[in-house]
Amino acid sequence: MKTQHSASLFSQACNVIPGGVNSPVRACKSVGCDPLFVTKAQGCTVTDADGNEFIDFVGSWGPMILGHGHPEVVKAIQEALPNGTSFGAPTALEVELAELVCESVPSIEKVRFVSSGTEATMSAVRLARGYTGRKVIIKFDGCYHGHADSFLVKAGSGVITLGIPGSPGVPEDIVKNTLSIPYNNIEILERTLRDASLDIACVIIEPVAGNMGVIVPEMAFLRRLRDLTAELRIVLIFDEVITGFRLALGGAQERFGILPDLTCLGKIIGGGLPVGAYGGKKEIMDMVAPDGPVYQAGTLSGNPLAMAAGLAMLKVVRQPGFYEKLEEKSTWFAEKLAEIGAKAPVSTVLNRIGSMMTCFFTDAPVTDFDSAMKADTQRYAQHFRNMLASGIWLAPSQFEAAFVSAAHEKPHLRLALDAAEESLAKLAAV
Ligand code: KE4
Repeated sequence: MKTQHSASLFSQACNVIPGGVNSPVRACKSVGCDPLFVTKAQGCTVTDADGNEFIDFVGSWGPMILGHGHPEVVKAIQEALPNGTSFGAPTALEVELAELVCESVPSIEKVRFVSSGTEATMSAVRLARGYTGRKVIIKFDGCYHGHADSFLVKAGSGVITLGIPGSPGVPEDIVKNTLSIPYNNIEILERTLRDASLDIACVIIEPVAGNMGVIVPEMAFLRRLRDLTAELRIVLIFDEVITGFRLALGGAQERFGILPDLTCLGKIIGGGLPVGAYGGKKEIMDMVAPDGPVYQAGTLSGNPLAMAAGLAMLKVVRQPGFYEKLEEKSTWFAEKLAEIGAKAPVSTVLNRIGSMMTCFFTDAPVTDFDSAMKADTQRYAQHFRNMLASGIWLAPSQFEAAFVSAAHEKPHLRLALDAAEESLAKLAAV
């Protein structure tokens, strides 16, 4: 495969951008190769700077549930563009999208738009602290909520001691109020939330984990989390930046029938343009400035082009049968993938819900951070490179999700299945 243009772009990029990329995972460090630079994408395929075409299972890390360049999204942006790109003033577009979000997501009565998932989660946590007057936030090992300081704690620190910084530059006194505990562990959850010495404002969770690879919570765990936070009047925040409008129109909370107090959204609601959002009960959301005292602001929040793209995308996913069709296609694909895995000479475990999935190179169930960390990342890296050579673009990390979009048709999925079968056979030979 020719990669000269990507290679020269990468060396140019490294002179002026840290790591040559604008988000670390794109550097492909954990899969032992240099990043390919994309020039265009259409439907379920992306094309790189050397003209190589790939069937895309990254989907820009989740937003591209319709596939790339969906005509309705493109048209909406083209129609909005001549009116201007940003006003710093309210527009009808953001009201329409806010109404659609409130209609679609069961627990959201009011919503505030921001420009990224990180902004959404950091704002939701600030709001929960402002609303409760308490300080401590509980998160779960392996869940990622963006790069705000208070989320960057070492996994497992909460069970042993208070938060330990997970990155240089994050002061201890910021993360001492963050505890990270194991996902899917009811006993530790109960003990932590009932610890009277903790001044807990909120619990934030990915209702399906997507950042340690895909891990579906045990329903008893998620139900217990909801019941305990309700009993103890702790704000429950669902980080649905990935699962929102992915697992159902109303996200994981609709699919599981478990409603949080606040929800964070991103990715899909921007139609590929920068949008995040946080929303929930009116009583809590009315604490947000300018109505309430909890401050949050953003120059490009509610950007008209992004609102137009998000509106177009949501109008398509709201069409009858959209999720049923995506579910049928994804189920067929995952079942075939599991059959291939079962016959393969290397051990793999496939975790999947809806159109998001992860193939772990391991031989035991993956139910939390510790079991996910047992995966063979070197084997995954080799698999990634095998698949790329076969024209299949997977996430360049074992600990991410693969996404099926509405643009993936059976022939594309069959090509991916054939490539996977070939790769797994090759892996056994090394
Ligand atoms: P952004 O700030 O990247 O828009 O969103 C942060 C975020 C919040 N919550 C969840 C559950 C998320 O998955 C994310 C971001 N996801 C990663 C990949 N899983 C984005 C990819 C990247 O960092 O480049």
